[in-house]
Amino acid sequence: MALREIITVPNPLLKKVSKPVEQVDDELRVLMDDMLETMYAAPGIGLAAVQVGVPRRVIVMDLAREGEPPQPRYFVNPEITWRSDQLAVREEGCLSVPDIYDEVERPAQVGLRYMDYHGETVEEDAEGLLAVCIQHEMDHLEGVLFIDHLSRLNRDRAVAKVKKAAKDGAEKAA
Ligand code: K1U
Ligand code: ZN
Repeated sequence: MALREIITVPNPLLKKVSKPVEQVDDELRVLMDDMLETMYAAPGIGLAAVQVGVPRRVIVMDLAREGEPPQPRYFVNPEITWRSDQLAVREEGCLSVPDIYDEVERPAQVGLRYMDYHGETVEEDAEGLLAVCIQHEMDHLEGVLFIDHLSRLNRDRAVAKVKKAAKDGAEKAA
């Protein structure tokens, strides 16, 4: 397994629509293993392949609480099959928009269809943090970031803050 670099705003790749995966094979499993290791190291609870520069429809996630055994999850070519009318507001963060957190409103429950690590098709209903995280990650597959759900002012502020932090970091390292 290997750590991959997580790209951050304003990298234009984050605005790209990711392409479907044709087959779940060993090459894809290497990508998913690397993504999971990269997500744990960040640390984060979810990661889309495009965030490591690979615009394919692949997501990894682990929503285990502290002290619980790891619960790695893999979503290949995920689809949302239904959305609840009921909405829920929750604070979100993003490894591609470091150190910015804000509230986003989304459907509280969704239905999912995806392929797992072994290429098996799975259908399940999601609510709570799983529903939030999968919708956040599936937005990445469409080139949408959680800050795109915020007001223009808050989005521009967030991008400016990330750019400044990257500039300050580069100057410190030089
Ligand atoms: O960048 C990403 O897509 C990952 C993101 C997932 C996410 C978080 C919160 C709401 C929706 C989606 C993160 O993992 S941000 C980091 C984070 O939430 C976290 C980090 C360490 C411990 C617990 C949470
Ligand atoms: Zn994100």
